[in-house]
Amino acid sequence: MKEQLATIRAQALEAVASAEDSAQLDSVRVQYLGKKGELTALLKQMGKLSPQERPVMGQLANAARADLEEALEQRSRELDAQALEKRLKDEALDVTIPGKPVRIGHKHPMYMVLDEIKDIFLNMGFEVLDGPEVELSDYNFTKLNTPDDHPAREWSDTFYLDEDSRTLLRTQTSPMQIRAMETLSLPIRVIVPGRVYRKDEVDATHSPMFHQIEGLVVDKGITMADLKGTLNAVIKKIYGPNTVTRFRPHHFPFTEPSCEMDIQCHKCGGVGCPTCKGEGWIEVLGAGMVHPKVLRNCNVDPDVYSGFAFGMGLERLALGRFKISDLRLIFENDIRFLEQF
Ligand code: 2U9
Repeated sequence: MKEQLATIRAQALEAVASAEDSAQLDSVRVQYLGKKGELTALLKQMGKLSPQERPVMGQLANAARADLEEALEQRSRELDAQALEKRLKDEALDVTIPGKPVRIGHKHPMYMVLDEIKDIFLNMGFEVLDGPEVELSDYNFTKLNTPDDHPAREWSDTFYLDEDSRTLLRTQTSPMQIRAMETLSLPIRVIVPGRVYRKDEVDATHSPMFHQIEGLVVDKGITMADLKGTLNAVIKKIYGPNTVTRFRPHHFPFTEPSCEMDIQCHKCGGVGCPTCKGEGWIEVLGAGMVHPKVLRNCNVDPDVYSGFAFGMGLERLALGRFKISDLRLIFENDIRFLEQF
């Protein structure tokens, strides 16, 4: 029995020493010290020994067991240390390797123009308002003195959201100026930039969604002179101090009188060239004195107050500003185009 114990002890210590990972070490533990393990089996046979032999063998067996447990413990620590070492090596991070460059984008050219215009108006004491893109036709048309039979109200021109033509995608940002008059106290000086929608086919100068920037001033004693002075100052800030302008009579249902503002073609100086399509002038915005009916629709007394309003297309402005030839480039977001600004 002594020899048997010595053999098992030697084999077990050998197996412990050659275990290469904790799973192997565990199976060695089970093989020798488990319920059905070899050392356990040997210890069970102790009962067959004589009373003199039993304590001696018992001592030897316990010593063998203690040695084995100690060896298992020791090997386990070694394997853990090895595993940690390997992981540290595998997951090593070289913080001195140069990083990948992060590509930082920039503002869309049209929004650069919008920011510039907002700044100009903010410096003149205007407020910037934001409004909903889904509107009531009452606010988009009726209160703006645009009658039921006006062509702008046709289903073929406007994106209605219900059969009764009560709600729609706004065709202009003007409904927000109506809301401003209804809710803010007078005097009012606001600009409203935003997306608007019209049933237009896409081409080089049209899109079913585009951006407008509209403005409204309402106070006592506002005249056409305020309209001309303000818009001349704004346009000279955008196109340069030597820009020549003119105002042409026009018609809008919400303003009376109404006009369009042109700038003299900077390419040909008014003679006529491809940039101005031979006209010598380029249209930049529409404007007018707020129609008395529109003021009354918002509970503003036209005998006490008067105002002027204007509207311009933001894409158009960006095209002119950056000499872009096709409106579609503004919307396509081709990175090769956007990178040029
Ligand atoms: C209220 C009263 C009057 C807004 C105005 C224009 C003239 C105009 C067009 C320019 C090109 C739209 O983007 S475009 O297609 N706009 O010409 N807009 S006056 O007049 C208002 C607005 C609100 C309460």
